[in-house]
Amino acid sequence: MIRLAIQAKGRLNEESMELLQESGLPVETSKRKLVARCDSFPLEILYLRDDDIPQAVSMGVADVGIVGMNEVVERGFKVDKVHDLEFGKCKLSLAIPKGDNYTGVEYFEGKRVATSYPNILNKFFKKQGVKTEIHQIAGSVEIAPSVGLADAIFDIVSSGGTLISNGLREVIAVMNSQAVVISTPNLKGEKKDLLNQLIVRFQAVERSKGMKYLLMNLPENRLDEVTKMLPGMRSPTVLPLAQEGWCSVHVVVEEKDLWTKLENLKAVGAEGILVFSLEKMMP
Ligand code: PRT
Ligand code: ZN
Repeated sequence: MIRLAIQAKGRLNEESMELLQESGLPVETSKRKLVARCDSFPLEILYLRDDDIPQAVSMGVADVGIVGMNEVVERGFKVDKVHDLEFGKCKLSLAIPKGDNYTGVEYFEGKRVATSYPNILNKFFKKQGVKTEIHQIAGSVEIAPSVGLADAIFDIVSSGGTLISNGLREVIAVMNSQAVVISTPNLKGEKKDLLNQLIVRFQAVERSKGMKYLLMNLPENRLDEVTKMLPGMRSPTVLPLAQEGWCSVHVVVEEKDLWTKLENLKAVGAEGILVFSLEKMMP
């Protein structure tokens, strides 16, 4: 049995649940209990606030956790980072009132900076040799300058919309973050094996994202051109067709530029091109 801590509610909850679902690990979502079981795998889910996940995993209350790297770094508990996930991407940035003249990091000398991430910020300013007053506040950091609580802020930025609507502008991106899988240090035995199995499933789901499966009929003498155009996983699968001189080509391609690829395939004589969604990809 392995116990995985995920965010109970908030930005990472939905995508964590979706990842589990797509990995064949459905868990109860309706009655949000603290703990839920997965019927198809020896997995237990612990629903926590994201702030508490690094400590829970560090202490072994949960064996594994899905949480933002920002929380892992800020909390400083000893955990192993075992996998980067493809969601929860954001930056931790310093932002100042947009009308202020910004000359460089020395702008912050003697200033009051509001943040929910005092440890990361403290370390950053120390390294830069800049002395500031860090004000730790729990939420709505972005309004601190307009209400006179601080001169600047250090907070999570993703689209930048929150900064703009609060009359602020980003001046230094201090760290990038995304959701990560962490584990209790030196997990061993059955738990380590189960963790490895979870990661293989997560990777299979991630690999299939943004990929499409193409199937087409093609004159055999155009095969070389298509192989060059679409390298696929190793090389395309080619099957003979009943009609002489023709074959059926199957290949996995990246979804980006899909329309250009389809046009190019048509141009070299491909017919009856079918495009399928991919669910999982195991190497
Ligand atoms: O209740 P709990 O303590 O569990 O949740 P929380 O309120 O502390 O965290 P939550 O759900 O807001 O965020 C969880 C995690 O999502 C964060 O720790 C990050 O790792 C990640 N993440 C990714 C974000 C964002 N993007 C994000 N944009 N977390 C917060 N924001 C907020 C940010 O604080 C700011 O207010 O969104 C605003 C900025 O967004 P933009 O798009 O306007 O720039
Ligand atoms: Zn939180």
